[in-house]
Amino acid sequence: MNVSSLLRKRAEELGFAAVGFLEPQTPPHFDRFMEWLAADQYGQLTWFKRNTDVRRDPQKLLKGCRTIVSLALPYPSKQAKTADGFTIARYASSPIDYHLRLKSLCSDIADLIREWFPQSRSRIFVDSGPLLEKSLACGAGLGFIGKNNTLIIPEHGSYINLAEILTTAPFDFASPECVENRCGDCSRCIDACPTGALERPFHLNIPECLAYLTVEFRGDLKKGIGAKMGRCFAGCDRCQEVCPFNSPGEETIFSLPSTEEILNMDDRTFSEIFGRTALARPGLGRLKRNLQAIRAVKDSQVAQKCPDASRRSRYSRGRPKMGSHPARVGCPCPLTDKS
Ligand code: B12
Ligand code: SF4
Ligand code: SF4
Repeated sequence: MNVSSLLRKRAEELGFAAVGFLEPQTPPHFDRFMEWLAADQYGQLTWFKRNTDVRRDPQKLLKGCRTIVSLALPYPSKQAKTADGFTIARYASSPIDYHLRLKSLCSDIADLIREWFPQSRSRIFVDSGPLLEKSLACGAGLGFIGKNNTLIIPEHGSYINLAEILTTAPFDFASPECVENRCGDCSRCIDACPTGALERPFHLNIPECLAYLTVEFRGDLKKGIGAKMGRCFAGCDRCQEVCPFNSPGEETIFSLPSTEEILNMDDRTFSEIFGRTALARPGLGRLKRNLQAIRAVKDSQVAQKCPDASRRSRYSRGRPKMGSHPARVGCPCPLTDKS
């Protein structure tokens, strides 16, 4: 068995769903990326404007780089849920942040590379460098980029995270073809996007995307956005849930404190419970903001449509905690949260 096959075997043992190799060349979608960048739709992620030369030429990240190993680690389709029925995106539902998990698994592989090629140097990236990770994965033969802008492994779907090992080790591999898109006539993701952030196939308007607004965006959310969020207060999986390449999600797990507990949580408790999860990225402040945005919409819907609106909105104002919504005292209105 050659070293490329041995690496694949080890990656499989570690739980990776796919692994591929490519030369450190310009990622196949680089020109598309530059077109997208020109549309100025990156919101507060202004770092997109920097390091385009590195995105074009990944060798700049590691002098003498000869191989890029692209790896995809699946995450469970189970969604974490609060006891009162609020959820977070699947990638954030694992007890360990995927950056930490992937870095540790990739270190294991990088150690092997060093054993095989003692003079070699390697660097691991998980969201941590100016790399077009999906495009590299596509170029390495792992899967294709769907109209929903995610990397889809045909046999596995898109519930995966990506990592790359850049190495000076000279792996022997046949350069793969970039995987052809297989969406066909389907446009379910575009139809399902609650905000219209997927403006057209393959084109994401970041400032409209709930995954951005709930996790990355600093500041006040615009009025009414809670209605688009539904019950998910961190990240968004809508354009993946409807994708036929993903199998229907497993049942949700009740692993989160109640929304009332989160809304009343202090930073120390949050960091004890969530410090090593992907929820540390938005942090407690943004999670509270997001929950409040959902609640504001629910309260205003109840106030507008409930037959006993005035009493209920007074009640709502006087009792600001999630768990004390009128539903808890037997409100018959279908708009109230009865979970
Ligand atoms: C910034 C960022 C975000 C931003 C912007 C998302 C985005 N689509 O760019 C926000 C915060 C919104 C976000 C959201 C999510 N993210 Co994110 N994100 C990133 C990050 C750091 C950079 C992505 C980037 O460079 N975007 C720039 C865009 C414009 O380039 P692009 O995505 O490569 O898209 C181009 C191609 O798709 C190309 N294209 C491809 N084929 C075709 C065909 C045609 C005809 C055309 C015209 C164009 C075209 O056109 C696009 C424009 O150039 C990456 C990590 C990394 N370094 O790559 C993770 C990453 C992409 N995110 C990831 C995840 C998991 C998510 C979420 C699923 C999380 C969630 N559930 O809430 C959502 C998915 C939202 C979505 N539908 O894309 C994973 C993706 C895994 C996967 N299966 O693809 C990554 C790779 C992180 C990781 N290491 O695992 N993310
Ligand atoms: S993550 Fe949500 S808001 Fe963003 S493009 Fe997908 S469905 Fe739309
Ligand atoms: S939902 Fe349909 S169009 Fe969207 S990524 Fe999946 S297959 Fe492609």
